[in-house]
Amino acid sequence: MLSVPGVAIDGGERGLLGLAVDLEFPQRPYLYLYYDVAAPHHIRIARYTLSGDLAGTGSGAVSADAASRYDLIDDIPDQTAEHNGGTLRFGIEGVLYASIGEDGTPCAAQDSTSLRGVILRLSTRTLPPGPGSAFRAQITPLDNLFAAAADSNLRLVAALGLRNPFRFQVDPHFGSLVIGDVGDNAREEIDVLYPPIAVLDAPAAPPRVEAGSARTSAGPTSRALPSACTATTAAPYPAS
Ligand SMILES: [Ca+2]
Repeated sequence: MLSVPGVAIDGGERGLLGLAVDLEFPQRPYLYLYYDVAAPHHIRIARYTLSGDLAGTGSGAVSADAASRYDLIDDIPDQTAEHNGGTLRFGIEGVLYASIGEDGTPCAAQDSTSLRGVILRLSTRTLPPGPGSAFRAQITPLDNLFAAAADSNLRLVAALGLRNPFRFQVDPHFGSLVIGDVGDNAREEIDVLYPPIAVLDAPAAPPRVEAGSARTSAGPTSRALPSACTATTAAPYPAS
């Protein structure tokens, strides 16, 4: 159906991690992919244009040319092979949600501008057809919580403070996101994000807190937290 060159498959949690079909398919014949790029390592969210039997009245065969790639975001950090998030799903309000891990860098989840440890909320409806790449303003929904922020990365953020929200699902009736945030050794965490937006974790709490309790393991020494983000407050989450 589609061969995507340059996908990183060199171990860890890298690879083709997520995909979504446009809500208005086949009128908008778009496939959205979330994957790690090999060289240099980073994460890309890109749109590809499908062609073929889009109406499904014949063989049903559809395909996409790699040359149709249109980049929504092509600079998400991927410095370590782990914690890459990787779910793409459309919300019932028509925006595209993407989950991004903290890239094995815990403090990054507290940096709202780093594109790590966040759920992004992206607009796709007004992007032009064909190949290309988007400016941040073209993919920023005007009703995002931080749409007026000075930082163009923060404008895309719907939730922050996450560790590795590897998978989430959208409630088809209420539109809420149920997010599985992968924990370390003792606990997993499930968060619920009510659209359009909310901040899940207070900046002082993550990523030392999982499921309302302090982490029981500091993790590998190489990922020890600097003193600036060693908060261990076991505060309950405001959203559930
Ligand atoms: Ca990574």
